[in-house]
Amino acid sequence: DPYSNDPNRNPELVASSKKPFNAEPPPKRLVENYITPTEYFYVRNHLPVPLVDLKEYEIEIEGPGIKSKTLTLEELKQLPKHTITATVMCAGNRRSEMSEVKEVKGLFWGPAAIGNATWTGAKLCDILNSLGYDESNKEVLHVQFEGLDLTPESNPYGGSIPIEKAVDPRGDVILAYEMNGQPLTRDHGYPVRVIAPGIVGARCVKWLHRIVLSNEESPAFWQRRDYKGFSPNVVAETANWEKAASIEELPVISAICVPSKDQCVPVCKDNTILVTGYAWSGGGRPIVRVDVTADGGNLWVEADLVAQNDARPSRHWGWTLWEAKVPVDPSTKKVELWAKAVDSSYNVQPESFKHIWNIRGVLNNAYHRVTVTVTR
Ligand code: MTE
Ligand code: MO
Repeated sequence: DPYSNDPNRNPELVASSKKPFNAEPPPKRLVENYITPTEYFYVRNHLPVPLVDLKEYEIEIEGPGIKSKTLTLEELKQLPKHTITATVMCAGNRRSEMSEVKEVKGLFWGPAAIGNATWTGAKLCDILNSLGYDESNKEVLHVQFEGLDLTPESNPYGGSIPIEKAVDPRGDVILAYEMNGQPLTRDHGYPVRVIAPGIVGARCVKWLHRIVLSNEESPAFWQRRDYKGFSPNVVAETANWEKAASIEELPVISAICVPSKDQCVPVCKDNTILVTGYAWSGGGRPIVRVDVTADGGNLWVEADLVAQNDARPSRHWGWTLWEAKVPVDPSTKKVELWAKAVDSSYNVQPESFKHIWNIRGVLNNAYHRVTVTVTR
């Protein structure tokens, strides 16, 4: 069993697949702290978790116009240390809702394939600059990453990001060796992973083994044949994978975490119910507003943004937690709550899944809708 060396996990995580291990916390855990505790951070593994021997661990770096280098963990730790707060989200977060429109291919994620942590490591731009990377080198368009986890055919997990993001000192791409102030856990990439903040989780390669500068995106399956969006009528037979853009920066999203689906909720004396959740956008765009309704949008209540950090727009990598007291009709028992977020570019979530449906069930950012029973 290639999975026999996988680590132990928090039994509270709800698994959508055990081998490979994929699991998310109960949504209420996400709104208890601004920083998601590591034991409640979702896990998305495509392959068995590699066993890493620190004595042999190295990161190979190569590409046109730079000195090749094998970097040890000790060398990485000697570079200037940089800590960021960043949300990491799987492109499949909330897929189960899209699959209600029509079946999609992929794991059945609820709204908690997302987490917000602090990440500490060395900046990728510092490393590439020290190896002689020069902007005038037009051969370099992408930075490819490979992990130590292998497919049965011995192909490593991989992904890439555009060179502009990688070398932008304000892009904050780091090779992280700590999560929430502790060494990375095995599930989250021990000893080193990429954190490309504002970009889809799939490019934040764990168990990092190799970095290659190239004129092409990563050749890995997950870059070329997965993690791409398509028009709603495109089916497996008609999908043009070469033409479709790879998902990099993620769009604006939000979710209601408390109450959760089908829960019984007590109504306050003033005929309101308390609703809390998260909102986030890719590309470093902060959340500027979250709107919540309990009556199909006749009355939208503006949520209080209760936890957000003070990072500057364009470098706002962390999520926003919000809460709203939403009026409910005194005569109704079942209420459908909706939430939608707005980011600093005034991007807003689409109203329904119908017109954003896609074969892979990615980019599931329609209004979040949760039906609850109210009790008085
Ligand atoms: N890196 C490697 N080496 N192997 C993987 O399977 N999964 C990716 C990414 N990095 C993956 C990986 C995906 S799809 C996501 S969403 C994030 O890691 C999940 O990170 P987490 O498990 O720390 O939450
Ligand atoms: Mo993912």
